[in-house]
Amino acid sequence: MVAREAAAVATPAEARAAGLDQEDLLLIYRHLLVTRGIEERGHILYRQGKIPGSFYTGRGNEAGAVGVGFAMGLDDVGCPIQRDMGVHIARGTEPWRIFAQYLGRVDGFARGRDGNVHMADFRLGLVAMVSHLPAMAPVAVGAALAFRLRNQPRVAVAWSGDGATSRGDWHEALNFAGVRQLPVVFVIDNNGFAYSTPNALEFPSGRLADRATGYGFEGVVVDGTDVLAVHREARRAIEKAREGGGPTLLEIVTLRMEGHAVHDDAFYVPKGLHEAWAKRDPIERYRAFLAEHVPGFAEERDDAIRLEVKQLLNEAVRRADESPLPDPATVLDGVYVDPAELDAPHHK
Ligand SMILES: Cc1ncc(C[n+]2csc(CCOP(=O)(O)OP(=O)(O)O)c2C)c(N)n1
Repeated sequence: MVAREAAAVATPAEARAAGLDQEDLLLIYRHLLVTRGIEERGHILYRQGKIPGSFYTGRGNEAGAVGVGFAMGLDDVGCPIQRDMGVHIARGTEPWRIFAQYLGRVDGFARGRDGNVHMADFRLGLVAMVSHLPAMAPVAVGAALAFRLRNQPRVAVAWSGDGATSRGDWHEALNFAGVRQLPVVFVIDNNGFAYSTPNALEFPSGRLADRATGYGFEGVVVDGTDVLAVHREARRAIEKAREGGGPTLLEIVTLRMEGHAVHDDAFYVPKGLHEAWAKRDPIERYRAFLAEHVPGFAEERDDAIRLEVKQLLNEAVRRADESPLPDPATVLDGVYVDPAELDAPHHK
């Protein structure tokens, strides 16, 4: 292996060295619970026939997503994918709007017009994904190039799955970013499977992070069940990019604890693997860390945070359900631009 393998974060002192105080540690826990809670409730709404289309979850990937999202700066930009609900939560997305998106309502990010997974709150520096994977990697590189040209101290973060790294556009994105040493961090959520294809049939190199060397920058492998290690490595990579140190490739080794989407029972996953993953649940791991290191957590804080999250999500579902479906008469709104509104020089 050429890539660096990140060490675990085992103590609050190590977390502090990565910039996290005790309140941050508890906030990260809350983000993990909100992330999982939203997807669990979404799954129920789907089974009730209330969510049109399909439904994707990132169960097992919460620490990978929250860890990176929490490390981003306010003005940074990210292009998360279908496993990264935690990025939306860590950046402050309002849960009720996510439920409105799931339910196809006007208060969803796509205003009830697009697949429920194509979502992001643009005001929070997030760009919604399209289904073509990893089409957002070149978009993030474009954002990084713009930051460079404008001399802005901002960083772009591009997510993709392991399967998506076999596509040409992923390699083109890394090559261009490496040539120009752009302020971009590439994150791979390596959950072991591209739909039903296991890693061993996807790529011949030992680790995907090793590929970074070929593009002239560093690759790091991180245990995606360790939210604090993910955060520390993401923060390092992001700040390095901000200071002109160029891109980093973070391979987050994570778990896909459910099928590709809710229609998939994942029959192809080897027997016993789901049970083994359940024992490595990233949220349980973090809960054990907090119980050991944060005074009063196991006795009262844990219950209080869980109750607060439950109430928040109850209220979020209720509020989303009040949001109307889009008026069919407006279906063409936002599809075609009015030429009079165009002010780009090449349109004049
Ligand atoms: C260009 C393209 N080809 C095929 C698909 C269909 N597709 C959707 S998800 C998926 C598997 C992606 O696997 P991976 O990148 O590992 O991400 P994961 O779903 O495991 O998070 C495929 C093949 C697609 N969305 N885009």
